[in-house]
Amino acid sequence: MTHATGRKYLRPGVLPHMWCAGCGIGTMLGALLRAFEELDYSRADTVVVTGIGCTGKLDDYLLTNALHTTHGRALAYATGIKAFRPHLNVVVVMGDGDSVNIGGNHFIHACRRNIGLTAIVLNNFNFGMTGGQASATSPEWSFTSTTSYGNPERAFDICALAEVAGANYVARSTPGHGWEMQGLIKRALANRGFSLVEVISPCPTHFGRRNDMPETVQSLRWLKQHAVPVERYRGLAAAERQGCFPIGTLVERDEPDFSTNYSRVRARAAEGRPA
Ligand SMILES: Cc1ncc(C[n+]2csc(CCOP(=O)(O)OP(=O)(O)O)c2C)c(N)n1
Repeated sequence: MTHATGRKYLRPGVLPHMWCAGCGIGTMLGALLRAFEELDYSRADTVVVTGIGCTGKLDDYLLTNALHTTHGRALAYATGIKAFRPHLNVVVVMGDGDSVNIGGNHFIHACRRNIGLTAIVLNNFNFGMTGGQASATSPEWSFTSTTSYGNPERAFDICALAEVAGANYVARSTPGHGWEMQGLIKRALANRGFSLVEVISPCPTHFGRRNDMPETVQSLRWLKQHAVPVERYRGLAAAERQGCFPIGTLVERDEPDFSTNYSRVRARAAEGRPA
């Protein structure tokens, strides 16, 4: 990130950040702020809403408007902000626990409503801050602090969930693809409906050390080996897709967003003509 970007959006004196070596949250923060800069977002018109957890600490670093909310409820707060101040750029940054475990219901309905929020989900495959417990995105048979003999449950595909629930824009990236991530976040911010960017970044402290990736370099190597650009992924046979995941823009649509539809409701109400 350039000094100018840092000066514009980062609170003075906050670096070095608190996240563990090998964690992708810092890379994601850098990509987010560079995307803000490229879109010339003002601090006054930008609101970053977070939940609870390591990822939820991100708002501590920002000079934009920021709201640190309760676990699993960041999307509910952000929905309120966007519904009543539609001109604001509202970004919601959550962990996998925040977004699709405790916050799963809010997530589905934010997608369904297609409200113009940009959600960035840092999927580190576990509840990081509380000690690496299994979450709904821990891969099947992976080891976590609560699944010492392997996780017997299947994992959510967050992007597939967002797609079927109605999100306008869905993308996936990793900290091993920082520049691409910045471009995807920019496209997500530019979309008028609900946008999701999932960042797959195995928690080095809890997940990595239990799953043969104790060092940053191993985690990055794993990401490089398993993340496949979506154009290439679509051409792979089912057997070749095993263990891999597509990255890039997975869904891009221009369905009407909540604020556009709600402005019609307001116009009808002003004219006094209920259905
Ligand atoms: C309602 C509620 N339940 C549980 C907690 C305890 N808690 C704090 S952080 C956390 C884990 C967060 O995991 P995730 O959202 O995946 O974020 P990460 O720390 O992995 O970035 C939990 C369960 C809480 N603060 N509030």
